Amino acid sequence: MTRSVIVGTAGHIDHGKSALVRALTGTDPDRLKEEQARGITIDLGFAHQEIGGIHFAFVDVPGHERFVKNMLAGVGGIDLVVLVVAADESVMPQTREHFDICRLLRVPTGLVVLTKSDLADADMLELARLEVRELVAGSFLDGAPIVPVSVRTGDGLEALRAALVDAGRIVVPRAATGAARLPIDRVFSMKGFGTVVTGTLVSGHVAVDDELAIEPGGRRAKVRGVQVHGEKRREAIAGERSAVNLAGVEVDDIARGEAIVTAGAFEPTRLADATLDLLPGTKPLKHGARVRFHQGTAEILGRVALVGPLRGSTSPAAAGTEAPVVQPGGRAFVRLRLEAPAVLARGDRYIVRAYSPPTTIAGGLILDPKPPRTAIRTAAALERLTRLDFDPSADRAEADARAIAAMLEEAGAAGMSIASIASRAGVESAAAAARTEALARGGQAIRAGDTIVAARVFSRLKESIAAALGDHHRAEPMSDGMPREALREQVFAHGAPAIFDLALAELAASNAIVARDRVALASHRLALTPEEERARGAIERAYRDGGLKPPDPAAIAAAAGVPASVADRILKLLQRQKVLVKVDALLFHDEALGRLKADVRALKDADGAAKIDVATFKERFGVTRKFAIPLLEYLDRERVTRRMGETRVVL
Ligand SMILES: Nc1nc2c(ncn2[C@@H]2O[C@H](COP(=O)(O)OP(=O)(O)OP(=O)(O)O)[C@@H](O)[C@H]2O)c(=O)[nH]1
Ligand SMILES: [Mg+2]
Repeated sequence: MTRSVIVGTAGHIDHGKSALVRALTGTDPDRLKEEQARGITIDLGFAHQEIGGIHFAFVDVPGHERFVKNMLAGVGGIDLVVLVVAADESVMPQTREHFDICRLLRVPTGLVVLTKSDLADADMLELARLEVRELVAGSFLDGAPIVPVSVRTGDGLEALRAALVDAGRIVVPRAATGAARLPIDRVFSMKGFGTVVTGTLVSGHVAVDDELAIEPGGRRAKVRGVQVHGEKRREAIAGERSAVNLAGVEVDDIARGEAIVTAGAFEPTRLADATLDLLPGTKPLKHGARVRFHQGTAEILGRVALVGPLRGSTSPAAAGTEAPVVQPGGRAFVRLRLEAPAVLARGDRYIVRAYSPPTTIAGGLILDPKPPRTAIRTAAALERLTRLDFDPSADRAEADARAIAAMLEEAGAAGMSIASIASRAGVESAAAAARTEALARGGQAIRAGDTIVAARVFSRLKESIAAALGDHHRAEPMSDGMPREALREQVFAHGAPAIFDLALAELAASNAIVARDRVALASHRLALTPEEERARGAIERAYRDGGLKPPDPAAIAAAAGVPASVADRILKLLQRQKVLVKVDALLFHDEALGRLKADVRALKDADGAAKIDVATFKERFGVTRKFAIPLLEYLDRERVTRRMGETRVVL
């Protein structure tokens, strides 16, 4: 398949961006009437052309300072930037601003075109070249080709095509695996088709018949058709500019800034922790400043709260200082508080513009799209973000494992699922599972079912189980343990039950506890007082002697001279120990019931197909109706007999 590269233009107004796209593709990207009338670009324009075996999709942006927000909606998914500088005007304010944006967004590669070369003499060209070199020195465009071009004469166009192909060859394809995510840059209705959205698919793939979600908002839509470069396709893959025909949504219900995504893969958020690079030449950025946040194709108002300086940063934005600020050129960890939800993933780049006047002032990297709502102006918060920080261009495995470990610790007893780790850590589920597996092997995480918790949470849980049981045994020496559920409520109320069960299983395996319906320390011995011991003996004897017609509990207690409260505790203990068994409201000694079952079964051996009715039962076992009925029903439940009308068959 032909490889696909998305090229964005950038540069000052009227420097010839649209004319250049038209010269390369034959398509005028200025499609609006107003654009054609005024001769300027207002909104994004699109065109595509195969050059040298590579499919180039062009996103043409407006240069006007008032339309930088539209430029930002287009620049998000580009692989390569063509920075356009008119040779006769050289570097101008939006040349710088667009270039800053590309740098902050880490556009991977690009080249510079000196347009209108026919209007500049050799000296002017040389001057423009020098100013461009100065602008891009030390950046991703340092050393990139600077190609003079005239669309009027056609000079330089061949050299530009060759430079584009060279640059396009080294573009690294995006991961087509993982969750689909397409930030929407255009929505329109097509006769006979309905709603169509366009955008750059930044990850995953989108195929006909897929059920996707439109976020924020979680609306569902079905993919009716897909087009890439004007051609019908079965699916679009990451890195392709795509037009997606959606069923189930009206044009008015979708807007630029929203995204179509794999349902459930992204949780829209109003809070995100991030790094922030403040551009040199801006004003210092104050804690709590109101800004315009741009990510994908969205622009959202919000505030920037400063957590603290990045390690190695010269910016004195230390936590706890009087009036925290980031100095121009400085870097900081920040918490972004957005006024509307955004679709964000760890690893996303974003841009911040001042609220007013709206100029680009900063950009950064999302570290955590779902941070806990904890205090941020603390050393612990700074430490946490230092652990979450990473270099997305380097191998992420180690940084992701570190971040997942930090997230698991924060998740505490609730733990996280592989799916939530994947979405919060910004990795595919296979990678999330692999990282988690590695943490488990390294003793940092514990997995039970689909829940993963930090190893520290798990060992603390085991400690608190032991401590709670110790307390329980001290407070109630006669109790033979805590009911499982009561124990869980006490030590792990908000925790995942699977993790609790695993902790009990491990403690039991190491012989620290005995866990059945009730959980006890293995070392626990029932400690009865001599009086209780005597009462226990008397009560048990009374039930054993009573057989199938024991006296009622009050009479037993009175006969044995045991106070009612003690008798009550002893009766409960004997039931837990299964010495006494409750049958409806009556208590019997386990031995008496065992004998009864054997006797009834024996009837069958005696005369083959044995039947027994209430009257014979009463007579045979010498009991009144009060005992006979519950006992017969007990035998039914125990599958010793089966009721057939008025009689019972021995099974
Ligand atoms: N002589 C000459 N004129 C050019 C050249 N390229 C563009 N122009 C003219 O410059 C003007 C602006 O060109 P556009 O392509 O609209 O500029 P732009 O950068 O897209 O402008 P915005 O999108 O509004 O920022 C038009 O009148 C073009 O005809 C060139 O190489 N030579
Ligand atoms: Mg234009």
